[in-house]
Order: sequence, then C-alpha cells, then structure tokens
Amino acid sequence: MATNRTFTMLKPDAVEKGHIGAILEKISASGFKIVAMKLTQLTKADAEEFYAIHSERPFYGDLVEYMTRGPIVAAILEKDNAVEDFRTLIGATNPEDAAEGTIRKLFATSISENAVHGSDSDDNAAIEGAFHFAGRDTF
Ligand code: DGI
Repeated sequence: MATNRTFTMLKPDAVEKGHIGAILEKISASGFKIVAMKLTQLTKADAEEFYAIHSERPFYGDLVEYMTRGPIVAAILEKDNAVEDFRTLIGATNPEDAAEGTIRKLFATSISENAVHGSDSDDNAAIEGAFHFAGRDTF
C-alpha cells in the first residue's frame, strides 16, 4: 500500500558545507511537511547496516567512511506520493546526471558525495524511518 511518507538524510558533505538551511527550504517549498528531524552522526555499525544492500560493491568501504565522518540531518517527510516526488526533487544518484534545479544538481559534489538520501520505496521509507526514529518523536 502506498504511504504518504518518505525518509531523508542530509549527508555529511551537505552539512559540512553549510547547506542544511537551503536544502530544508527547498524541501519545504516543494510541499513536504517535516514530521520528524534530528541532527545526528552515524556510527560505523549504523552506516554498515543502513547500506547493507551495497556491502558487496567496491565503493562500500568509502561509502561507510563518508557517511560516518560528520553529522547528518535525518528526517521523515510527509506529502502525497512522498517517495516518488522526493526522488524527483533530489535527482539522479550521480549529480552529473541530475536534472537542473534538483537538490543533487544544486548541492552534490560527486556520485559518492551526493548531498542527500531519499528512500526508494514505501517499504524502505518505513524501515529507514524506524531505523532512525523507532516510531518516536514523529508528529
Ligand atoms: O538511492 P540513491 O542514493 O540514489 O542510490 P543507491 O541506493 O543506488 O546508492 C546509495 C549510495 O551509494 C549513493 O547515494 C551513492 C553511493 N553509490 C551508489 N552507486 C555508486 C555509489 N558510489 C560510488 N562511488 N560509485 C557508484 O557507482
């Protein structure tokens, strides 16, 4: 069943560069309501679990190192058709391929430091939101 929530992280590169405000502004202006949010930092175990699907990929070690190197913003967002609309808003995984005006086109550095995460399915949105908020602190 489709839900109206998705999960996002503003990744360490975006936080380091001071882009939290600009990205949240764009998310809000695009019609998403923030229903949970925190500034936090992933442990190595957190990042390994979150990206376990990529554990056999050659970039996995670098991905875990990058995702743990500094604070992130984790948030649950609400909007009709949230998962698909947010994927459209953030753009392609590789910012070189991302459409003009998307968050990754505007703020990402490279495919490995691409500024923002967005869940790719309703099931994963629920799993990822629970991973960070465990059903607590949501509105
Ligand atoms: O859902 P996405 O974040 O767009 O992409 P994904 O779930 O396929 O991959 C998760 C993250 O892993 C992605 O945001 C950046 C990294 N990644 C994916 N494919 C590559 C990659 N990093 C490198 N260096 N090379 C890749 O081919």
